[in-house]
Amino acid sequence: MLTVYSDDHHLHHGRCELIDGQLMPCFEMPSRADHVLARVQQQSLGPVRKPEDFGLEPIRRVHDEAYLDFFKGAWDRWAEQGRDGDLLPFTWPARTLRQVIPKSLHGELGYYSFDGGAPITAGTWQAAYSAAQVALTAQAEIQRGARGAFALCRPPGHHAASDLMGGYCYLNNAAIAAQAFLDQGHEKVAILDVDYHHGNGTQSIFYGRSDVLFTSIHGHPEAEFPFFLGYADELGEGAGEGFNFNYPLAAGSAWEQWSAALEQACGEIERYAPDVLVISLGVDTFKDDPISRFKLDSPDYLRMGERIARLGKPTLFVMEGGYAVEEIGINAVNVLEGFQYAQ
Ligand code: SP5
Ligand code: ZN
Repeated sequence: MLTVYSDDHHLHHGRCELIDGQLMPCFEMPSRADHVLARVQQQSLGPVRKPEDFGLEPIRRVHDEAYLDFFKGAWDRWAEQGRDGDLLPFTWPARTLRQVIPKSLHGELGYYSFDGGAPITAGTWQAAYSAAQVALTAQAEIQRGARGAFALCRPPGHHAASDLMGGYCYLNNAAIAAQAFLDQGHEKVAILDVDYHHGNGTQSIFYGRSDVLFTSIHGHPEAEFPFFLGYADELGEGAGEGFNFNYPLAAGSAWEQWSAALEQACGEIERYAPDVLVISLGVDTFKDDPISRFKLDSPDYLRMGERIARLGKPTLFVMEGGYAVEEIGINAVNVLEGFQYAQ
């Protein structure tokens, strides 16, 4: 299977995040993607190619124009103020406050973000833009008839909504690829999000639509980030009612509980009968992940790939989270190998 990868992800390297009351080095770091690439090569998964440049248009199909303008220009505004640390928001338009777009950099940043976990650095726009092109290039490979393709995206995307960054995410790579499938003639795309965290951005982008089925297995938002979306009673709205399925699981869940949820998600995907499948591939479900609390072990990821293969659909894998850096390559590539070598 083809892997699409861009070195541009190195341009994004946040310094620190606030976690457990302490400023810690960012868990979402460049070595994550380096380890996945090394494992792809070590296992001879298939060719590795750089992305083509499809421009901004396919990104605009998912993201708000003013959001993109803001994100693209934010670092230069920050630098003009003489700053060289990470640009991070600190005030958000929560309940009782107005949803206005202020004029100052920090006002706008609060408006266009939902947490303080997505630092903007000098190279963040370029890295995120290239990650979207990585997803689009792998999408094009499926469009040309491939059975599977791997978009080794970094930074990840599934927490990013149309006009919101957060949760280490800026541009929603999986949603951009799903929309590209539709724009290139497909009628139904299913997304299966297996990252430990609910894909709130992806859900929100497609919540009112029936041309994208969104399914997600994740840590219960009563207890886990992103807390404010990802509950089982979120089933879609309007034309999208019945096209959104969340499977929140308790902390400590292992393959037994996780795979039972996967069976349910696969059942919905089979009923939907999509033309193509997009997997938001986070491996922060791993037992030793430093910020997550599921108990999947490395061989479980082979089973995950095999089950996804049994859906029998052309499948685009898009890299999301996973912070046990030493094992992220083994676990992500196990999913791809389980898929690739399944009958
Ligand atoms: C793409 C992705 O996986 N984003 C995840 C963003 C999570 N950010 C908040 C993490 C809070 C973790 N708190 C648990 C600390 C354990 N010591
Ligand atoms: Zn995650």
